[in-house]
Amino acid sequence: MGRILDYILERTCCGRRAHFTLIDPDETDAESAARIARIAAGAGSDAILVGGSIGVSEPRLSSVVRAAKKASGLPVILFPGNINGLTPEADAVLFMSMLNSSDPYYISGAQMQAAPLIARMGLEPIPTAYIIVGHGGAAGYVGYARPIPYGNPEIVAAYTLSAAMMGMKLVYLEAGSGAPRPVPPRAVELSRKLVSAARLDAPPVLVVGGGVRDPETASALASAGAQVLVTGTLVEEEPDRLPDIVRAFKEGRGALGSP
Ligand code: 1GP
Repeated sequence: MGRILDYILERTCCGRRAHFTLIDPDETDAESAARIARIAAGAGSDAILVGGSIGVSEPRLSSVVRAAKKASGLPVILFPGNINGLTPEADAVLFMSMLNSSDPYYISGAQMQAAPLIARMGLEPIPTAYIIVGHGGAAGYVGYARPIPYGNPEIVAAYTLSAAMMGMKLVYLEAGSGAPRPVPPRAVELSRKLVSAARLDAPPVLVVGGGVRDPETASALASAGAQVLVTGTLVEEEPDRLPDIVRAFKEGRGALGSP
């Protein structure tokens, strides 16, 4: 098992929860990335994700990753929207398949093109199912997703279970960056229950992101069973609120333990 996956499993083991801060290199230069990464580390974030759907170039991506790593001392994990979202400067990459894309390129085509590059770069790939829910944001639009309606948590749960059965290490439920509504806690809760009931040997870590802006939502997602919360927009727009959100998510309302 890889070093960064081990770190994520350790941070989410035994009822603990983790927070990741997302930096979009399209909107952030190296200097701002350093500032955001420092704030994230101070707020109790456990890792920095770097990636986005548009405007990613390798030189800019590398400088953002380097700056974020140096300023925070946290692991930096790539969150690629396409094969241009890779750099050997990072510690690992979410090797994502967008399970509910209608375009095979985003399910397995980009992965085929990226795999040899990732091996050559020596990056740790973390097998991740990416599931677009509700609004979907730029990620959903660019990835030709068929977003799961907010009112259909049973479909989210069925996708999550299918990802678990495929052996994915992480399942990322995504409402889209800046989404007007986050992934519904009910969808997280049902996903968690369905995976628990299947009694798999190594259930995936449940990651949730998109549109989370207040401690109440963070806490509700924690109680529903989310193990990692990703926020991005918040730290750019209202950095002072980040510590409360991280705390609310990590404390939640009762630890649920691993499924
Ligand atoms: C997007 O889930 C992340 O991929 C974070 O979303 O920018 O809305 O926090 P926000």
